[in-house]
Amino acid sequence: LNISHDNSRVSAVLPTGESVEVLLFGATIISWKDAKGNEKLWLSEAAKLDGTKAVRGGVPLVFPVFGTAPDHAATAKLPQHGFARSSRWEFLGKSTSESSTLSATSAGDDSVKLDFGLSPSNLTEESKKAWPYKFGLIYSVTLGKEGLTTSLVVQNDGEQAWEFQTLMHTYFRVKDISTVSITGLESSPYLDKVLGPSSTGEPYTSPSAAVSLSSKVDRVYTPAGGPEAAVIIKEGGKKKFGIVRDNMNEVVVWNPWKDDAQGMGDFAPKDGYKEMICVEAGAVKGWQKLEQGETWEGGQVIMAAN
Ligand code: TA6
Repeated sequence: LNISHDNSRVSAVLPTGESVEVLLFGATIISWKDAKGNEKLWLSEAAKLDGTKAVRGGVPLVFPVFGTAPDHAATAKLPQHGFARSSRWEFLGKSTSESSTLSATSAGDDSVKLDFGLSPSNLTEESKKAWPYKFGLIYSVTLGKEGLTTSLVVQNDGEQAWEFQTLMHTYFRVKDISTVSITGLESSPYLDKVLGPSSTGEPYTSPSAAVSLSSKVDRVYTPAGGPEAAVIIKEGGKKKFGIVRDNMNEVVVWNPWKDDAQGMGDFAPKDGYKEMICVEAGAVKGWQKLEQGETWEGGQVIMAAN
């Protein structure tokens, strides 16, 4: 196992070859590779990695608001998706887990956990003014042989209660979006940002078939099976990724498609929309409320099939 930590990023490699790289800016995972060196995440070739803009790709962290919430006074002044993904986090350290059986193949560490922290002391004056609450975030990225776990602890360190939304905006790398299907979202309520609200204002209900994409998709599902029911991303019918959630009831599916990809300055190559799909675990319907001193915890476990 080795951890390298220069002032901008932290990376870890397991003895078996899996690796992860995290930018301190936004605590954004920008690379996750399997033991054979296959990259599992999509990162735009034009992504800003210098802290001037949220990273286009990898796993940006959305907090304390998903999208923008103009009718929510406490977060109305925040930029889209909040400040967590564009703040400089602190690296709090790593911990490893030895394999229980010291056989020849699994000798050494079979997982490593990297911890990152954010509190008001890490925020710009502008962010503190826009959201003046005392909070503490601890974000853990755990790299294992089978997959990647990202979890977040949110603490209210002040006297005032406040509420938040959070989401892990994972950009999965795929070979060809036209062969992708997603299961685990069947017969579930969803909001559709492309279609807009239904005539009744109620959520739509998805069909009992897998989701496939042939144009821009931007939907917020509340999967009927609950967080423990895996959402599976398949390519050509073959399972590529499985996502299980903890304490996060929503799954956002987004692909900008051709026109929006064309319009995003930091989205490259322009036909890169064919090689990515965002399937995002979050608590983004309604608000999570924390009283003084209370904490919230949530996360996702992503399994990657080779
Ligand atoms: O992934 C869902 C979404 O809210 C989309 O509506 C789209 O805006 C995307 O996030 C990217 O947002 P960003 O602020 O990173 O350009």
